[in-house]
Amino acid sequence: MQEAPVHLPSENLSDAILQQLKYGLGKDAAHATRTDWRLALSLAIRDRIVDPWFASTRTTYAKQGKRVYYLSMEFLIGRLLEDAAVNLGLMDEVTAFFDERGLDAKAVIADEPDAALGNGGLGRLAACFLESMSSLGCPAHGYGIRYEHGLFRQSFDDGRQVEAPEDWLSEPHAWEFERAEVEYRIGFGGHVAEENGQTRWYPGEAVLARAYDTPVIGWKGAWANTLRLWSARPEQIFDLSRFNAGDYYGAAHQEALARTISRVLYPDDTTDEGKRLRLKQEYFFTAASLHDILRRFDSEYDDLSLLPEKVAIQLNDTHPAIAGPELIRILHDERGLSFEQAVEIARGCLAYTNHTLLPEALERWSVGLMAHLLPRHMQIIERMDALHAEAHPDRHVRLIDHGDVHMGPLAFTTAHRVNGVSALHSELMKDTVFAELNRLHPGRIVNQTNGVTPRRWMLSANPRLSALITEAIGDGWVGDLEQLQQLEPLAEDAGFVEAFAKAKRANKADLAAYLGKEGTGVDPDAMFDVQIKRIHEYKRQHLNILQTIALWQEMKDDPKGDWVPTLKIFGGKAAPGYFFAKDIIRLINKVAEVVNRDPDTRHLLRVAYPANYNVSLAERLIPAAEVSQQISTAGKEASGTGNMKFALNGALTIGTLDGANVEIRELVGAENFFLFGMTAEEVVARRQVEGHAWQAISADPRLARALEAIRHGTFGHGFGGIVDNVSGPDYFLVSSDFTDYWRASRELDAAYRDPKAWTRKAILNVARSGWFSSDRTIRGYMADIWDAKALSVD
Ligand code: NBX
Repeated sequence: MQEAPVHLPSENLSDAILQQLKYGLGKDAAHATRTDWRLALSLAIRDRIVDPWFASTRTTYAKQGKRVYYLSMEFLIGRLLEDAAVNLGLMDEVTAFFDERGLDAKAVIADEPDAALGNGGLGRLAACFLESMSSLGCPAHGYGIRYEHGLFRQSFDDGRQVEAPEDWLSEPHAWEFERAEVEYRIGFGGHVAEENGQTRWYPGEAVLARAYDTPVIGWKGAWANTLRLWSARPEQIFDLSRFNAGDYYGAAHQEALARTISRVLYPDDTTDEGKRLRLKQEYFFTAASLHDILRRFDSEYDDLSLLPEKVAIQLNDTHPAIAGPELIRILHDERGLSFEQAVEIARGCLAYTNHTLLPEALERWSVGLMAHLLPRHMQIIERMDALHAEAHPDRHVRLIDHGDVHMGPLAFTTAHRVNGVSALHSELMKDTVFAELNRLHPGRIVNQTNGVTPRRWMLSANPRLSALITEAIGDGWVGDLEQLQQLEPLAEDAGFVEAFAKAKRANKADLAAYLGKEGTGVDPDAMFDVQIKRIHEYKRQHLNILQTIALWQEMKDDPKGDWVPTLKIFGGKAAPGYFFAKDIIRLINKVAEVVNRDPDTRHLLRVAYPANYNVSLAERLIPAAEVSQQISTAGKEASGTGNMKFALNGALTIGTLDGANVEIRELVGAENFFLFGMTAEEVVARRQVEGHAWQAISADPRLARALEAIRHGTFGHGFGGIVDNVSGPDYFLVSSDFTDYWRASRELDAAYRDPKAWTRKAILNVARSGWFSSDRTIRGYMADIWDAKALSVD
C-alpha cells in the first residue's frame, strides 16, 4: 500500500506523475525503473479518481439513492491502469509523457500485474458489470475476497500444464486503499442458545475481515463506485506466551489459520479437498459484506422495513447464497424482527444469478459440515425448508436433500428474482434444474443476457478499429454501443472496407510478432482462428483439435491443394484436478509440435497455444481474431461472453446454438455466422441413441482417421482416455457433431477466400453487436431486478 501523498496533486498530468515518483515513491527520475514509472503513473491517475469518487458517494447519500451490492467470489479485473486512463480520457497525455522520455507507454502499462481474482466468465462478467455500473451512474459496491494469490500461473512442460502460484501482491498495488478502521469479526462454529425467547449464536472461533477499497471509475470519469475486497486477519496476531516459550510455530498458528481464508482463489474444480475452507471463504466475505451493508443502511435510515427499497443485493451464482440465512439471522436474532418478516425483507433485497446448469457445478454442502461451521444458519435453512414445505405440500424440491444443503434451491427461495444469463439458458432453467421452483414461483425467473464493456473490449483493446469507427460515426458509440449500427451502410463502402481490413491486418501483425517471441513462427496473412476459454469437455476444445488433425491429414494428402493457410490459436487453463481437460491441453500442444514442424504443411497450418491465458492475453488475441470458435455442446454453455467480444471486434463465429450464440446469430444475421451442430433438444435425444459415437465415427472416415492417428501415437502416447471417451460414452457428443463441424469449417474457408465479402461480414458483425454492451445488461438488471435508478453528480 502506498502512503497518500502529503501534497495536492498537480493539475498537469506530467507534473503529477513526476510528483508521485518523487514524493509518493521516493524515486529520482534518473533512476526510475519501468515499475516505478508505472506506479507513479497509477498513483497520479488514482488521484484524479478520488474527487469524482467522493462526489458520487456524496450524491448517493444526498439523493438517498438505492444502492446495489454485487456479491461475487470472483472479480477478474485484469489490469486497471489503462481502464482508468481511458475512462478519464488521459491516454494521449500518458503516451506523450512517455514518448518525451523515450519510454514506451504500452510497455509501462503492460508492466502492471494482471489481477486474476477469478476463474473465467463469471469473474470477468463481474468486472465488466462494475465498470458499466460506474459508467451508468448506478450507485454500487462490488464485494469480494482480496485473494493473496489469484488464479494459478500456467506453463507447459513437454505439453503438460504446470501450475505455479500467482503472486500479484508481491509488488505494491497502486489502486487500493486499505481501510484499517473497517473491520468486522466473522465467527464460525460454536453453539446456539435460547435466551429469553431469543436465539443467539455463540461462535467458537472468529477471524477479522478487513476492507480494501479500489475505486472503479466510469466512462468519462463522471461517476465512480467501489470494489471492496475483504482480507482475513487473526483476532490475535500471535501468541506471545508460546513465542516466549520458544514455540515459534505454535505462536504463529492462529495467524496462519486465519489468513488461509483469503489466501487463494479456488479453481472451479469438483474435488472434495478444502470443501470446509471454501465454505468458510463464502461465509467470510458474505457476512462481512452484509455487516457493511447494514452499517451503511443504519447510518441513513432507522426503519428496517425500508431495506428492500434502499438495498439490492445481487448474488453472483450460489457462492454467496449463505447471504439469505445470514440476513435472516441478523434481522430475526439480532434485530428482533419476526422470522417471517425477516424472510420477507431478506427476499426483497436478494436476487440470484445462475451461471450453469451442469449438475456437478451446482453447489451443495453436507448438513454435517454446515451444522458444524454455521450451526445457526443450518437451523434457519431447516426452518426455511419447513416453511416452504408447508406452503407447497405437493412439492418435491427440498433445500435439504440426501444429507446435503442445496445452494441453488436455497438461493432461489431466498431471492425475489432469479436470472439466467442468456435467453436459451433462462428457458432451460425453467425446463430443467428449476422446473418445479419455477412452477411454484412463476415470474421469479427472468433473463438478463450477458454483456461486455466496450471501453475495455473495444476502445482499449482495439485502438485501431476504435479510431476507424470514431472517424466514421463519431465517438458516441463508446457510451452507447448501439450506435455501431451506423456502420452498417459502410459495409458497402469500398474505402471503409479497405480501412477495416487494414486495421485487422495490423492487429494480426502485432499478434504474430508477439507469438513469434513466444516461439511460434506465424504468417500474419493466415486466417487467425481462435478458441480461448477455460478448458472443459463441454467447451469441446477436443472437437476443434480433432478437426485440426483431420485438416492436417488432408493437407498432407494434397499439399498443392487450394487450402486456406490457417493459424489455429488455443488459450486456456484447466482446473488442476481435472485430468481429462489436462489431457486435452497436452494433446493440443503435441499436435502443435508435430504440425508446426511438418515441412509438407507448415506453410498451410500452424497451431499456437500461448501459455497462461488471462485477461491481458485476451486483449491481444481478440482484436486480431478472424474466426471465433464457440463450439460447446448445445445446452451446456450458459451464455459465453468471449463470443460477444469476438463479434464486436469483427471475428466471424463458428458455433453451435448454445448460450448467447443464439442471440449473436439472430442479431448479426445467419449469413454472417457459421452454424453447425445439434440443438439442445437434439442433444438430449441423441444421447438416447445406442452407440451414437460409433455410428458417427463409422459414417465419417475423416473422424475415424484422425482418431486412428491419435491412437497410433502420431502425437505421442497417453491419449487413450480421450479416444475412448469420444468413441464410447461421448457425453458431450464430439463425434456426433464432428461431420457438421467439418462442413461449417470448410464453408468458413470458402468464405475467407473472398477477402472483400469476408470483411463485409466482419463489419456487419461489429455494426450489429452493440446490444452486447454490459451497459445494456446493467440497465436490464436495474429495471427488472434491482429497481435502481442511475444518478449523476450535479
Ligand atoms: O459464467 C460462466 C459460464 O460458463 C458462461 O457461459 C457465462 O458466460 C459466464 C458468465 O455468466 N461460468 C463460470 O465462469 N463459472 C465459474 O467460473 C465457476 C467458478 C467457481 C465455481 C463454479 C463455476 N465453483
